Amino acid sequence: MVAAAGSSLNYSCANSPESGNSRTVVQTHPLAISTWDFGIKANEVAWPVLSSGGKALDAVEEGVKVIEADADNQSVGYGGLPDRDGRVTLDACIMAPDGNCGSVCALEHIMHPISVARAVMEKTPHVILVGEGALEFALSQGFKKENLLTEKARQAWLEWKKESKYEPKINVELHDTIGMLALDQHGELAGACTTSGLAFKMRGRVGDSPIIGAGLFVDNEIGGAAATGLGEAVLKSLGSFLTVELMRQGRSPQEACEEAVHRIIGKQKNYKDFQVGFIAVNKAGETGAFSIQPGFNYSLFANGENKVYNAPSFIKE
Ligand code: SD4
Repeated sequence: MVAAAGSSLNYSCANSPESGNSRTVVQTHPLAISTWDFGIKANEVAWPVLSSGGKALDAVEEGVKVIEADADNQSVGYGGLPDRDGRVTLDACIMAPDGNCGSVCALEHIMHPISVARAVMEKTPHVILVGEGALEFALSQGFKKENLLTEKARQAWLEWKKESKYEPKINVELHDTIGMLALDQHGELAGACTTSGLAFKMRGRVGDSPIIGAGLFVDNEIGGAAATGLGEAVLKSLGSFLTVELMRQGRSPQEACEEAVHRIIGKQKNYKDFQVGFIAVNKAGETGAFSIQPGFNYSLFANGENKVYNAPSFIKE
C-alpha cells in the first residue's frame, strides 16, 4: 500500500539510526535517499524536482550531477582519484520507472557520466557503452571533453605511485560512490549510481556501480536498491538485484539490505577486510540501509527534512 504524501508510520526496528532500538521508519513520498553523508547535497537538489511534482528520474540525475561536479569529492566524477596510470575513468548507470536503463563504463573526460548513461538509455537501442565508444557517443551528443584530473587528485596519485601498493581500505575515500533512489509524488521509482571507482585501480577495471543489478536496481512495482563499497564483492552477489528480489518476497527494505549483506558475508570469507553497504526503498516509501563494517551512512530527504543517518552494520563498532 502506498502511504499518502507526507504521512509517516512509527514502529520498532532493531537498527536505529536515531535512537537505540526503536526507530521512526518514514513511509512517505516523495523521498530521496542517497549513500553517504555527501548525499545530502544530492538530495537537496533532487528535492525541488520531487516536491514540485517532477519525475524521480530527473531528480536522481540532477541530484548525483552535483556530486559528479564537486572537485572535492575524490571518488565521484571531476576530482575523482585516477586509475594507476593516472587516468580518471568513470562508471555510472541510471534506471527508470519503466524498467529501462543505461550505463557507461570506464568513460573518460566527461564531467557527467550519469547524463551520458541516460542518453544511452534514451537514445540508443543499447544498455551499456564502454571506454572509447562511450566517449565517442558522449561527444556526438554534445557533451564537452574536459580534463577531470584535479591537481589534488594528481598529487594523491603521485604519492601513491611511490609505493604503488594496491590496498583497498575500509570507509575511506577509496570507497565512496553515490547511489541515489527517489520516489516521486506520482509513486514512481528511479535510481542513479555514479563513481570514479576504486582509486588507483587497474586500467580497464569496472566495478559494480555501472552494472545494472549490482550497483543499482529498480523495479517500479517493488522498490529500488543501490550499493557502495568494494565493487568486486557486490558484483559476486548481484547485490542490488538481490535486495529488490528480497523485497519482492516480502522483506522490508531494512531486512532486505541485511540479508543481502549476510549473503556476501556467507560467501566471501575475507569479508572483514572490505566494506559493502546497501540502501533500499520500497514502493510504499519505507527505507533501509545496512553494511558489513561500521561507518556507513546515508542521507534521507523525506517529509521536508534532509538528514544523515548512520546505517547499522554486521560488525559492530
Ligand atoms: C567500485 N563500488 O567501483 C565502487 C566503489 C565505491 O563506494 O566506492 N563504492 O567498486
